[in-house]
Amino acid sequence: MTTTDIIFLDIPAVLPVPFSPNTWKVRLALNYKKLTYVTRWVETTDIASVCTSLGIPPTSTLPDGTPKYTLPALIDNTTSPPALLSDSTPIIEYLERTYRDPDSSRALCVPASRALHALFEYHVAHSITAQLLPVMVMHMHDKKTPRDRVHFRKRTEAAFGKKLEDIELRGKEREEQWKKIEGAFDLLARLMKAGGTTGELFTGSNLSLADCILGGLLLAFRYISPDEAWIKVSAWNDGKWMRCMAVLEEWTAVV
Ligand SMILES: N[C@@H](CCC(=O)N[C@@H](CS)C(=O)NCC(=O)O)C(=O)O
Repeated sequence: MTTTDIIFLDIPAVLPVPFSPNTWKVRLALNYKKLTYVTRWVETTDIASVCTSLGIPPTSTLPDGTPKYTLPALIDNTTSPPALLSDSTPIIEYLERTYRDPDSSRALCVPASRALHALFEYHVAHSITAQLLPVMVMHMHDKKTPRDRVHFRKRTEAAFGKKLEDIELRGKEREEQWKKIEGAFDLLARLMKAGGTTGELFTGSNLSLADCILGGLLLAFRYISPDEAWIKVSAWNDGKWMRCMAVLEEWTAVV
């Protein structure tokens, strides 16, 4: 395999590392599987035009009926025709099918776990990810490239009908929102403990799709909001999420 066989499309930040939870989720999987790949950096502003020109499919439909393009996306040139993929979970399932580890205990997502993983993903999306904007919106804005900041402000303000600064909660309301998010992490920590999982990951010492989903989110906290979100999350559940991050570190190279 040469370095251009797998092209991974990710979103740049003003940091030396990316900060999207969804792209981190796939990057963790690529690194865990020790696949050789190159990153093509695409600003959010350009996702639709770049994906359209490359033939990468949209991941959903916008309210006005037009296709919505998102990253991560991946091009695998080792097949003929090349595989053109979008949507983080289907990308990871593709990598798992195509680059199967001979050691079955290292599987990220066996087909039989698909429904359980979908349920896990649904829970995380609703109880954590959907709760983040009111406490992260300005941190997110500030970590974007100057061009993407303009794009993000325009779209988010149009969707919410208010200024970004007014979406951000303050004072008591902000603390209540963080309490809600903490409750969702408490539940995960409690279930992991009750399940008797040894180590910090969901299924032991090997990575699973659930770890990629949660790990992407933890990395996003760490890079988007190191002074607030990451400080809070690392203190929750007796430091469980900081220890989890220390384990994930092995698969966080950005190439
Ligand atoms: N279902 C998609 C969602 C990906 C997604 O929402 N990506 C965001 C970045 S975290 C994105 O590309 N947004 C582009 C936009 O909103 O225009 C996945 O899991 O890959």
